[in-house]
Amino acid sequence: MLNDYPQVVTIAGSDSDGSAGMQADLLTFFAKQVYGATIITACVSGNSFGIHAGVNMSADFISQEFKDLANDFHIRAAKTGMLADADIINTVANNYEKYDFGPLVVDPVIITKHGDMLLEHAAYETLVQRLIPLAEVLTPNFFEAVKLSGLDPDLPDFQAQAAHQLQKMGARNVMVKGRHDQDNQTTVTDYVLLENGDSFEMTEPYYETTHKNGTGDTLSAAITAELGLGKSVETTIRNAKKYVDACIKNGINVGHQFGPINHWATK
Ligand code: PXL
Repeated sequence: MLNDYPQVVTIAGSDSDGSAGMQADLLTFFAKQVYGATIITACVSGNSFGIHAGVNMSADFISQEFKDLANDFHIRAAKTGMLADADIINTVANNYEKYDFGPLVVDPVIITKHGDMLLEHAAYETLVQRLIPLAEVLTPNFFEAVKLSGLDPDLPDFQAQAAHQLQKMGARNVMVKGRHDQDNQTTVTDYVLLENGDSFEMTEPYYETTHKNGTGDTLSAAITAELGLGKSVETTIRNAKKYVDACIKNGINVGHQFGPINHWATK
């Protein structure tokens, strides 16, 4: 067999309600017509009200997952999501350095929209030291950009400064998501800094909905899928943004509180 169908992998946590984590990643890979494999780092149990329990995978198990994929599949791009603690980050970084899984998209998952922590505080430094330098694309939301850059979020050009800071820390391309306009919450702006120093902003009207679980996972998965298809970083980011917006706007009625987005939206 040629083994030539585009294959990508998500290195992430499983979320039992299907709205986020590797479930959202796989739905995105499917929608983008790439084959999606999973390296599970942790499992959380939750629903649209929040996360109620979690279990981390062992370093040995995660290493075995890497090895099994590397021994058989031709992974062309990878992404990270929930990595839970410093041990898991080190395990993932060591294995990613060992095998050729193509460009890495790092979604520095720290906390859910419900406020549940998905990365222990003591692991921030490990994330900075080990994972950011491996990132072809880093996609922090506003909160994560504050935590990782250490900059003051009230700076008028916070997103640009944070993106430059995170690039200096080793990420080649940085997308700092989610600047909301202060006055009346009408727009949301993402700032993108590319490897060659070019930058651009993407501004969309703010869309009021309780169904936004998994938007960050979906965005980084869509970038990963298209990197696996060989598209340029700028194109993958612009297309991923459009895809996520469509998934949010064509919502789906699942769950009672903070529900999922709709991954098969195409408009
Ligand atoms: O959306 C962030 C996220 C990532 N990974 C897992 C999650 C969540 C949010 O709920 O559960 C496993």
